[in-house]
Amino acid sequence: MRQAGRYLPEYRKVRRQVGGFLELCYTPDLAVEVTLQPIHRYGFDAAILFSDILVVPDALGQEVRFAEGEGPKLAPIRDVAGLAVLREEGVHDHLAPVYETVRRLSRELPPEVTLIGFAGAPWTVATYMVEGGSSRDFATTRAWSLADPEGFGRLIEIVTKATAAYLCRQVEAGAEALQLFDSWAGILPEDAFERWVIEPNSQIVSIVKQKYPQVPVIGFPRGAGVLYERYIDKTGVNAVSLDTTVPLAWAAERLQPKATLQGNLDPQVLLAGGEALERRAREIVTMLGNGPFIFNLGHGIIKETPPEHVARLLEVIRGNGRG
Ligand code: 1CP
Repeated sequence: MRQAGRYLPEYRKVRRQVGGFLELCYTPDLAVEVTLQPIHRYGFDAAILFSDILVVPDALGQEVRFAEGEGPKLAPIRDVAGLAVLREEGVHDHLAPVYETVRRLSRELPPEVTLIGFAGAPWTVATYMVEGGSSRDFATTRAWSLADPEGFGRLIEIVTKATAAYLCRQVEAGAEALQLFDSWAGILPEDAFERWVIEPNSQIVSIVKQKYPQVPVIGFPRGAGVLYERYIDKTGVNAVSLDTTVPLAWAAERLQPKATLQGNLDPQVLLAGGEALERRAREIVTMLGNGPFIFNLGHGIIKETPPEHVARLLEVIRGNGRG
């Protein structure tokens, strides 16, 4: 999940030095600095590359901007004809600064800190491309995918191909593990989940694994519920990141024998802090700590989170917390 960002004063300071958010993602000096900030402050075991899932549509030629305080805005692609704006050739030149950031990070990070590269999964990225930004109900994306599955499938195919190549390049630049964020997987019914989540995630995992079988891939089909199990069985990911709603006992019994689990502290609980935070953090470690497990949040950190709550959380899960 997000490590850097607006909850850290040192991030806000760097953020003020650039015009747009994408400029921060494409300026290796600053992207390296921002990636390292939470590592220096807290000593996490892994660092996640500072970038965004929407650099892929940007690199494909869609207009993407981050309006201050409003989130991402894209020039929406609503039908097959709209795909004409996408250009697959120049993608990696456009993303070269991200690869440079990864290269520098792999040199600068201590060897014991794992560098995680990432991308958005095709369904989630496509929702932003079609809706033109964040959405409540994804009505346009769902309508297109139902009315013209082949045409919408073409968009998914373009994003799948670009994303797989993007992740391979991150590995070549020094990423040691990869995470695929399918943040809106959970809104899809079973058949659509198979087609728009499981299929493209499987394709990406298989392309990456063909070239780099040793690189672990973490999937995050947020909101998948019981379909987490099928997602593990069919995609070939090594690990899944659990969202905040996944019951721990079920995950330990059904998922952990098949995959490493990551998660799933509720960011609201981290924001609240105090006893509730300590209790829940211990509960997660007790329930999932007997198998392969990476402690993490169940979704991105909330920007009002006091940085001291993160420090306290680390004390608790590393066993230095009282009680
Ligand atoms: O400074 C700012 O105002 C920008 C806030 C911000 C940050 C810090 C955005 C805008 N993106 C990021 C970085 C980011 N995004 C990282 C880098 C790691 C780190 O911060 O340490 C990662 C992994 C992401 C992933 C991401 N971006 C996802 C998937 C994970 C999730 O949260 O579900 C998604 C959906 C996005 C899209 C996005 N980027 C930014 C915003 C405001 C949004 C939209 C969120 C929404 O639709 O609710």
